[in-house]
Amino acid sequence: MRKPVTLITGANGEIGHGLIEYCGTHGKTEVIALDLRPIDARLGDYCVACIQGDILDENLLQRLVSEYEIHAIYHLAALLSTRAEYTPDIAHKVNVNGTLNLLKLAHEQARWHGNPVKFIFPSSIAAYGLPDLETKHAAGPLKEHEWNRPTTMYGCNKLYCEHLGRYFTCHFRQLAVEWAPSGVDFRAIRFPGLISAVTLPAGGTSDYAPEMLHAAAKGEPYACFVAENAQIPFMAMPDAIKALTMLAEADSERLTQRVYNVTAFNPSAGELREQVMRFFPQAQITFDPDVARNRIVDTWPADVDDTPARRDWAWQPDYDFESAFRDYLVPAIAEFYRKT
Ligand code: AKB
Repeated sequence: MRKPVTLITGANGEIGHGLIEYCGTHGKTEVIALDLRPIDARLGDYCVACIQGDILDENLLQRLVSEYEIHAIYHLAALLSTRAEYTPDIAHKVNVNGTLNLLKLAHEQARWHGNPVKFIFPSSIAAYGLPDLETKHAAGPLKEHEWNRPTTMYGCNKLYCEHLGRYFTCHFRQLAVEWAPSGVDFRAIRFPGLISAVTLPAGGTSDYAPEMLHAAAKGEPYACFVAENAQIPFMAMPDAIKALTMLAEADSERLTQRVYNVTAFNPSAGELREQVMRFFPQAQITFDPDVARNRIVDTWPADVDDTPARRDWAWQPDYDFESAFRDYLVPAIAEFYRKT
């Protein structure tokens, strides 16, 4: 008998850590963690299997489905925006072909066991692209359908995969004589920049916020790679996990769209510095903008409108700018660096 499981790809990444802990503790099915690198030992306790492998390896995916009955997939594996600009070809393979492989796997699984397979996909504010700062600040909080003109490979990949997911769920094989739904129940969240107390991101362009905080906690100087006035939305990691699991558990009848914005606070880089300095007054934070990375941040919205998520599945963040630092980031980061 194959066991019903939830598959989490990109398990070692920032979101993977918190999500695996949550699903391993509260989830209805057991968890399989998949990552290109050996799975972090901290995650082993929450998983029925930890698999090191590549989402581009179709043989590996076939082996997985021969052993497990997959009912939900959180597909987190991706190359983030800065890294993707250095290796756009590889980014396209991982971010797009990898997602397509998993959508096909979800469809195949749904056909085998006869139940829908939930496919939960973290998209990003990188799916937006604003042409200049004047337009960015005049636009106000963006709705999901506005300014979908990404300027990065990562943003293009995320936007396209949102469409692919919607295609699989609503229109897959629409010309078949006897049409049947694919069984893939695709749901995506457009995340803002994320800040975790226990992991550091790698290869993103919103990384200046977590890097600034972690450097301060370690007593190291930090030169921020965007200017003081750079502004995008952010969220504390526990809220990101909450958003993913709330959307996964939401009643499908209530969902009016497949892709939802979520947000919590949207400080400028200068305001982030001030906030970090309040808790770490000795921190040495300077600004040394990298023109090209700053330009990417400038194309991302200053704020997003998450009204549909609030209306359809009662989304609201637990942490605002004050409480994220006071109640989560600062205490948890102190604890983290005490232990490591
Ligand atoms: C990145 O910076 O690439 C990501 C994102 C905004 O999706 N953190």
